[in-house]
Amino acid sequence: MIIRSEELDEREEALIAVTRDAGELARDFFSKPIEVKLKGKQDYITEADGEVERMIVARLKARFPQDAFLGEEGGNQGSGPALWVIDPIDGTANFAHGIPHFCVSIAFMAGTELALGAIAAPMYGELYRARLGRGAFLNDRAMRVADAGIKQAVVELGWSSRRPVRAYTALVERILATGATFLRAGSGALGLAYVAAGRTHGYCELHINSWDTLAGLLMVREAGGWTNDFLGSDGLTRGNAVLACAPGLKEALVAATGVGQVNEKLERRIS
Ligand code: LIP
Repeated sequence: MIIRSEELDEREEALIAVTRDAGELARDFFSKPIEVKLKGKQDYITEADGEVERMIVARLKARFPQDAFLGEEGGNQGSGPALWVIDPIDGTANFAHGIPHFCVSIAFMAGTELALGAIAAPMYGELYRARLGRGAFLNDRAMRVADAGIKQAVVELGWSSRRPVRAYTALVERILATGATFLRAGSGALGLAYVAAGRTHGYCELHINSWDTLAGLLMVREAGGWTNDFLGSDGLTRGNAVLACAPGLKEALVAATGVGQVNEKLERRIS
């Protein structure tokens, strides 16, 4: 890894503190009337998204001035191998409608390695975190994915207007045809964290952004789960399809979703 273990220790400590505080700031905004806008079809932005992201970047930049940042709202800032990937409020549509299912999600990349991740769900009093090779935790308790037969499986299927409705409804049909059930809760980051915590057995979305997924993907892997190569084909800047699940369900879910198949690169070109 291009960053020494002590340097990663410092960043892990800073990450946990800033994620927790950003969660509290988001919670404060959630409790009062705020300005809400649409930046695309069913794609919301609130004044809280910008404020929370600015707080996170300012805190981390003060501590690690040489690091780079990629945020959902602020885009790219700086360059270099040490990169923070930030979603200030994941599940903004829920947040905008007063639905408490939202979170703050922050990941840290050391070169091409996904090294750290943290997610704060302030309305649930939950803080998720993971470090490459050191496991994944929810409120400091170790997380493990839960395996199940496909006919007992609960698979979350994320949706956005970035892919055709027909592709999503066909995905739902294929998942139901396996005997599994599905849900959609509106936050990709929390959806992945729930797989890591063993609450659900899989998460799939046909296109999602890196700031929504990276922290959750590291948590699933560190909790014993399997994920597709999300960062392949420039997923960091262009987004990608995502599939994460308990290892026993990989074959059935790769077949049903088409995500994670060897010709995934081909699939991207045609979508
Ligand atoms: C959301 C994701 C969700 C996806 C939405 C959106 P946001 O992120 O968490 O999985 O379906 O389209 O991308 O915009 O709330 O940060």
